[in-house]
Amino acid sequence: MNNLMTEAMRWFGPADTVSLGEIRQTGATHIFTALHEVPAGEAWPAAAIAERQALVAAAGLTWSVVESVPVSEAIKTRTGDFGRQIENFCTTLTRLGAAGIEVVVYNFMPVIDWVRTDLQFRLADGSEGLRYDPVKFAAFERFALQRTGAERDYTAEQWRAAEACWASLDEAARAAFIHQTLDLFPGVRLGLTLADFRAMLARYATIDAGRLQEHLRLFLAAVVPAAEAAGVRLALHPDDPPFSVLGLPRIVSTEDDLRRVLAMVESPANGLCYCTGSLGVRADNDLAGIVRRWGSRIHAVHLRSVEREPGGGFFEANHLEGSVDMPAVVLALLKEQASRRQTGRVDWQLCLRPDHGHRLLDDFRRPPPACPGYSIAGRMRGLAELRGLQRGVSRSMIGFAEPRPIESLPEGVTRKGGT
Ligand code: DNO
Repeated sequence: MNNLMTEAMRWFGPADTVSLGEIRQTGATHIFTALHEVPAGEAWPAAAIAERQALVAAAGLTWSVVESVPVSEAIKTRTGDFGRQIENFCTTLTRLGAAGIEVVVYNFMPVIDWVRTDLQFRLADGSEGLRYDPVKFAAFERFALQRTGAERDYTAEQWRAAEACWASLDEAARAAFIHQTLDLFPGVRLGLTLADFRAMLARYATIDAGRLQEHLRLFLAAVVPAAEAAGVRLALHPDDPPFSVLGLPRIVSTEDDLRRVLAMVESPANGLCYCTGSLGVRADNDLAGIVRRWGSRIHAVHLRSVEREPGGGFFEANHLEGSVDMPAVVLALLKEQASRRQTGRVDWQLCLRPDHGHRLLDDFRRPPPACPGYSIAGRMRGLAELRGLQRGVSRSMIGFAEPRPIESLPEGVTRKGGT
């Protein structure tokens, strides 16, 4: 055991275009993955968990974090057979705990998980990253989805600019944009049409933020005891981006939200996935302060930066650039880990992964990644930079200038005061 956080990569399972062998060569030792083939709401079979775990182990890696066990729409809206689905979630936790996998990431974002408008945003160095442009999203809402009342969620300027933005896209570009918004992101890769999507949104017509918070509280009240019994720690992923989209309530965007969620069930098993790329979109989120105040409840770490743009948009910057002060974040995390160990939790070990990466170098010659943002060369750059950062920060916490005992002095040199 050393003072460093363990270093991991996300892997999307056997269908991922990046292999476990390749991940091993990035220097990662741990894996975040999930049984993506099991539909949301169903229990994960113990045999399938064991099989996936063995596959990861055979590559010399350890599956230490589940990302994610999805929370079904039935559970979030408390409709249909949500009770049975919550029981299934508990069963999955029990089985994961029995397999020795102790951290489970999940999210409580309604309908859609994360949202971007550009998947191939060209950066100055020729690499490509992901971007969110509120004007382009307004164009989608106004001209494709035609959501009633959407104009209330944008400034008059954004709403106006949306018209020019839509006009600048040809038919193919519009179709591609609609497809990527409905169908490409995790949680919504279901072959949805605009009509399906509208129906999914309609289920939230009577669910405001307060009601969704209550649904989360009831969910936690049911699953945290199961997690405790299984020796599993839950890690709630923040909203990405951390504000309301599509008129939907989003309840995990600010530090106040985190405080509220953690107080819903006071247990170490009710914890957080600390994602700097999500929380960092808001300038009013004090990232290092969140670690200092809530570190004991952080169980999984996603490190990524964003560059906040004037006008409310952002793009994903290199991991050590952009608006996120990554050295301050890493220092806060390493201090948190060290202080926990001093208070007796010698087993305390945070696990980080670089979240997303640019498409660069060989990424352009490879098949597209399993999910936008999950190219191998770009993430390897991110991991390599974060590894260097955490080693440097950790070493400076201990001190570089450790006195070395002088065993013998060069010929002719005498110790001061010696004979
Ligand atoms: C995006 C990811 C999210 C995350 C889920 C966790 O790259 O960070 O999709 O996995 O929100 O449930």
